[in-house]
Amino acid sequence: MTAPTPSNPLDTQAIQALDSAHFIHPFTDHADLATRGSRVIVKSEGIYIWDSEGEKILDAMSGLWCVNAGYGRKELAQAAFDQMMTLPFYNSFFQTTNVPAVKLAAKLASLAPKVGDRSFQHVFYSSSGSESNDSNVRMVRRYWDLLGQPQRKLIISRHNAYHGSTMAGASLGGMSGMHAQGDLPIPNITHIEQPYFFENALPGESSDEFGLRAARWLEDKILAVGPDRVAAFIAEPIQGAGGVIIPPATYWPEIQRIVDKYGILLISDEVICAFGRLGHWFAYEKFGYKPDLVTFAKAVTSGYIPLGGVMVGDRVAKVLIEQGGEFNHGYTYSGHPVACAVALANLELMEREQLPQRVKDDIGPYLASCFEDIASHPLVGIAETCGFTAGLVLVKNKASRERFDENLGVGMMCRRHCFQNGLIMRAVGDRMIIAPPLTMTHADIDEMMRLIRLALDLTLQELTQKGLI
Ligand code: PXG
Repeated sequence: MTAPTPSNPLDTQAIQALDSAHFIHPFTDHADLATRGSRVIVKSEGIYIWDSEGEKILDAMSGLWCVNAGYGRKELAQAAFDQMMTLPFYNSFFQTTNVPAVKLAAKLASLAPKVGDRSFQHVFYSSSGSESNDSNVRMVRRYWDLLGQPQRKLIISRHNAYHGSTMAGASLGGMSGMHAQGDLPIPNITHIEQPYFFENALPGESSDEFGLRAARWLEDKILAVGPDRVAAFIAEPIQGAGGVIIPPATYWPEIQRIVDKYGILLISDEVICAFGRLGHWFAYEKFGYKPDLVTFAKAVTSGYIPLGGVMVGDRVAKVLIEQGGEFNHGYTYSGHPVACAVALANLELMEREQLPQRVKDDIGPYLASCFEDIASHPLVGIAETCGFTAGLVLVKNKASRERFDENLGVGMMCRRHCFQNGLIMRAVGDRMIIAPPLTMTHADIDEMMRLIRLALDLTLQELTQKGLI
């Protein structure tokens, strides 16, 4: 589709009317949207998307943390086309398999680094991050049942974590708004506080001290509920949807010590963090911990087609395979040949262009230096990056770090200024976050930073005019 021009108009209002009449969007106030009308996204290339009015927008969120390889990659479309013409679908339930699913599983196993005595030789497929976390719950419970410890049912997660939107995914997640609407969490899931230094550190506490204290909330919880009841701990390496919450350096090593001490399984939910986002194929390598299960989705295909799954570490795979018999769990689309073919093409592309390495050595450090500069902006309380994702907090008073009243919706105000000036940036409360495509050049990053600064200036101007600062 070509971008709409005055000679090639797209009837935005007609599409908006149909949208509002028929399409219930995820995480959206439908009545509110009907009054405003959706922004209709029609086209993409590189790091840009275009709307139906012809506006060009720099997508600093990679779709929704997915499009790591950037838009318009012909190899991925070609891989889908070729596979659809060869074998568009066949199931893998009844002792059948397909070539792309097999090749992808082997590829993923080769990309997942061995840490200590843990290696990953097996993959379980789904079509999304949420489904993958449901599969994790099933596998964890089956594992402990097979080991004769069926009382180990409890999975510990964290407040403000995001693990998906299915019943189990939303329960594992720590979003209170989601729990409130769904009678969640389901039984045997409990939460500890997140390691958010900016918000939860004590006065005078160092980042390292806070990291240890935050990790020990896990041990406190294990002891409170009884260690023999605990099956697993699940966490994102850094919390994405929660606002790019980057734990202190001491956090993960201490978590590892605790899960080892009590023998509980560790699930690393890398739906956002894997495939180059943090400068590695898998993020557990960056932080040096040893998960038993690793959730993936999104960027495994750069978002071009839905695919998710779980890297199943040897500890769990051995028990499930050698003692388990039939595992009564799976999805129609587990190992979908087209999705797997696109994933293979995507991983090959990322390897060829060394995208994880670029993040680690080049564009990640460059983004970090740009965020050091933006930290001096009068509205910014803290600005931090990890690999090729970043967050900054909007504050009322830079010196005292006083926050805005959350009812003011300052993050949404800033997001509006971003949108109006051709930039997609996410607001999580008053934390503004980005996760751009890993294909960005330094010039692209400069342009993104110019737009971020403009949005901050306009937000400051609006707050000043309204007497809110
Ligand atoms: N785990 C993590 C860590 C995620 O970030 C999921 C699981 C669920 O994946 P699916 O494919 O089922 O959506 C996610 C998804 C946001 C946002 O606003 C983030 C996600 C989804 C929707 C919105 O940042 N992450």
